[in-house]
Amino acid sequence: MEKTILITGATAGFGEAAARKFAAEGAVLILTGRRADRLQALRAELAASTQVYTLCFDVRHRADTEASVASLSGKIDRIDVLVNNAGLALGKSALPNGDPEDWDTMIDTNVKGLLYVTRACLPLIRKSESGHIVNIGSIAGAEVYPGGNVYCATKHAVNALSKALRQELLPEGIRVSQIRPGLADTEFSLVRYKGDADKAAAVYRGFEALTGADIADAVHYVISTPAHVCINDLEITPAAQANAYLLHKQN
Ligand code: NDP
Ligand code: 8X3
Repeated sequence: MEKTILITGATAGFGEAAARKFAAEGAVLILTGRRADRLQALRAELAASTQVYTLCFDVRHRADTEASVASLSGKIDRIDVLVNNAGLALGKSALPNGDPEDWDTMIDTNVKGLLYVTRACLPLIRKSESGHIVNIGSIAGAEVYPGGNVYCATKHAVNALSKALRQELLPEGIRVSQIRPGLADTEFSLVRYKGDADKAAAVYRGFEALTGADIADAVHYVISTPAHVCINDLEITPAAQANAYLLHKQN
């Protein structure tokens, strides 16, 4: 694969799995996240297969995001694929009991972060002959469930922004796709439950959840279609999950 691919949130879960998959194919990678130690370790591991750049920044901070992407100048002349993956849920309380700081973090990361990264990367995406933006939404971007409130709202926003970008970038030939996973066993629930490993593990007990590799496969498919094809929206759940609130557990 000859592509240059920037993946946000490559220090865990979907982003890390996608980095591994694309490195094996020889794509030039720009991997981002806040945890510098994980970025360094991943770069050390993947550099044997391909060229890897790492950018350590918080997508909530616009100036840092812009400066980090600008630091690619002289090293990278284009971005073929931007995978807007960084994101999180915090808490699962009904709205009246929710923590406004958690709301701010989710909105700032999942919505504003995606906007900041996209805006900062667009000049480099425009230099590609086959620019493609892949936003990682969620089944929570089309449905809501009790306790999902603000997280679901942020993923509804990702859905809206994906559609808006597809319309607005159409004349430039830049494709915009959205992948909307259901339950996937990553660090997502550990983050949502603020380090409570028992609570996080319980989410995935009694059925076979999606894995990071499953979503990496989906990203790979979406960006490997011929240039005249755009996968607009791809919803993927475990076979045991019908929608955001119907899950068939064995115990
Ligand atoms: P993980 O927690 O395993 O990974 C999340 C990644 O996002 C990490 O690399 C983390 O890096 C990064 N990240 C979080 N906040 C920030 C920030 N402020 N700035 C920069 N990077 C950040 O979760 P997943 O891989 O499961 O989640 C990836 C995406 O998929 C998210 O958008 C999530 O909402 C979505 N999703 C997840 C599903 C699931 O069931 N797992 C289902 C549907 C969608 P670091 O902490 O180093 O900054
Ligand atoms: C993550 C999946 O169902 O926890 O987006 O919202 S869910």
